[in-house]
Amino acid sequence: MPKRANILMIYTGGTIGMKKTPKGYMPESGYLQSLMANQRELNGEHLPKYTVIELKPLLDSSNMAPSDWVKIAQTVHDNYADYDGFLVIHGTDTMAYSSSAASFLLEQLDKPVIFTGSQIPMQEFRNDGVENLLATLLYLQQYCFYLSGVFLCFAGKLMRGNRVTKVSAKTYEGFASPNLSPVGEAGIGCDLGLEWSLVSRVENHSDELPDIIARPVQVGVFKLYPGMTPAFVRAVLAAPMQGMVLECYGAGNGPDGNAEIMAEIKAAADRGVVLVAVTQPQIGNINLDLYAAGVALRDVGVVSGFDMTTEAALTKLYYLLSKYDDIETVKHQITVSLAGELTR
Ligand code: ASN
Repeated sequence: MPKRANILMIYTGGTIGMKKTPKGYMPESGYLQSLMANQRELNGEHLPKYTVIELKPLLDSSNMAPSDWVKIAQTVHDNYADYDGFLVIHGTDTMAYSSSAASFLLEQLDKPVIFTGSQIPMQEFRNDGVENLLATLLYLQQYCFYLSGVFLCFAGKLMRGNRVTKVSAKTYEGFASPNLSPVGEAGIGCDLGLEWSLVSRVENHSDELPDIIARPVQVGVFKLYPGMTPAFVRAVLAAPMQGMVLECYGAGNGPDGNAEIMAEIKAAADRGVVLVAVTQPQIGNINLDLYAAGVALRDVGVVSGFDMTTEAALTKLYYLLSKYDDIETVKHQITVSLAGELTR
């Protein structure tokens, strides 16, 4: 019998533990724990030992802010020595942002942190909460002594936390990992599969996590669209903005034929705003050398985000700008994989 793992469950809110109220579904303190206690599948020797703590207030994840990402990471940090792994129960709406942020805030993590949640509340029939919690707990039991980093487990798939994006508000397969295959898949057998080549441990891992540094910074996302005006671009990039994810077309292209728009982008880059290009299609890698429309963006100071998701690029900007004062360091670090978030 393998050693039984000791897991900390950090409950942040989300549909999984919500109750129906006259105002719509809302999380309620203690409710998820009472539902879990009555689920045969979620109790027994086949699972790790687990302790549940609630973050206050429990949130619909639409209300999550960067300070909540820090709170989640700090909770892992504060309890790091006492547990073998961590399970973060989270709403699906912004889970990909939180799991991406956690992967950076806990960059040197040498234990696994797995996020999960559900599309249907656990109080309802045909809910996916029991299944998602069960798969996550089983992954932690089977691999927590060998696995490190932040992951998201949903509909049987284990994916890197900074590679995921929410793709469905309608089906059980709520998340995809468009530019990196899932690292594991729970089939019908007892053993849960894991693709070891995709979960290589980070080099700078640590038994003791360094303090979490997070100062509030101003970052945003801006999707390029046909018809955008120079005034719009100026307003979006205006001070006090420090960093912006530009969701570009295709391989990283923009309207290079519009001199006024290009001048606004250049002015922002010259002021020190860090501009990171990601691609609007979910699948693909930025290449600012391919088209004249991409070279022009590179020439005015836009940095390639390679195949990062918008969620990873935004939270990485947040992390780097709150950690470093030097803009050139931030720009360089954007292009380097810190926690498996990009492939060049
Ligand atoms: N609105 C919910 C949340 O993100 C959606 C969910 O969890 N399925 O908290």
